[in-house]
Amino acid sequence: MRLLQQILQLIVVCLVTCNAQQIDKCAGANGIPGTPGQNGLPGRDGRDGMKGDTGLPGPSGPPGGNQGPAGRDGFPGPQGPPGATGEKGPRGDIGPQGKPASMDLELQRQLLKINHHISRLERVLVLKGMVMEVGDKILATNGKEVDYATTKATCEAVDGRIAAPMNDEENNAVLSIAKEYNRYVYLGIKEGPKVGQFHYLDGAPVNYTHWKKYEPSGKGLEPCVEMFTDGQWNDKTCNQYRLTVCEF
Ligand SMILES: [Ca+2]
Repeated sequence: MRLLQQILQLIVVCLVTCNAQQIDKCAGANGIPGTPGQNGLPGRDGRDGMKGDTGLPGPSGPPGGNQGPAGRDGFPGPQGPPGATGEKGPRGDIGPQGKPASMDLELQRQLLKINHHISRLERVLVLKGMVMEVGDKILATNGKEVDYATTKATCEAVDGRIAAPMNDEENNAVLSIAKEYNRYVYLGIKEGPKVGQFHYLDGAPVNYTHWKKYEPSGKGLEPCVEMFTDGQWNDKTCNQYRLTVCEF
């Protein structure tokens, strides 16, 4: 049956071919495909591929081998503690001379500003009763009662002096503090070197006094001076406890 179909297909092909080419003879049937040829020679090598990832570290070498090269530096460590203070260096050269203060407008402006600021602070302290202004002096007390030596040291520690009235106005100012605290006050006046001679703590002789009647009476045994709560003075031993009043 299959053979019959093949013969019929050949006849149809022959008729179509003859009519189309107007030739006398029909062409033969297609031949049987030949056997496959032999394999050709191997092709050329392709181009290099991309670089692969780094491989794992290899195994350790045998003991006794040569040491490898030093590795790269690690990350910086944390900051250490500060070192000890070094010795003080030599004094530097003196800088160039500046303008006179009177010609330095910026300096003048700063001074005015500072003066204004200090003035306001003084008024605040006066308002709060912490200081008292009298003439060019400022009086202040810490409210403590101590002996003469401690009073002197307390005032000097803050660049002041024990209050030493030099006129009635200053005496009344110290008196107002003595009355407010109702305490006697040591003054910045001492006896010496001669008995009965009194001087300020810088050695200058007193030019103003306000002794109570019959004072000074110590005759060298009462070298300090105190103010009573009526403003009058009395020579006194230096180991009493009196209200600290300093002047600046
Ligand atoms: Ca006395």
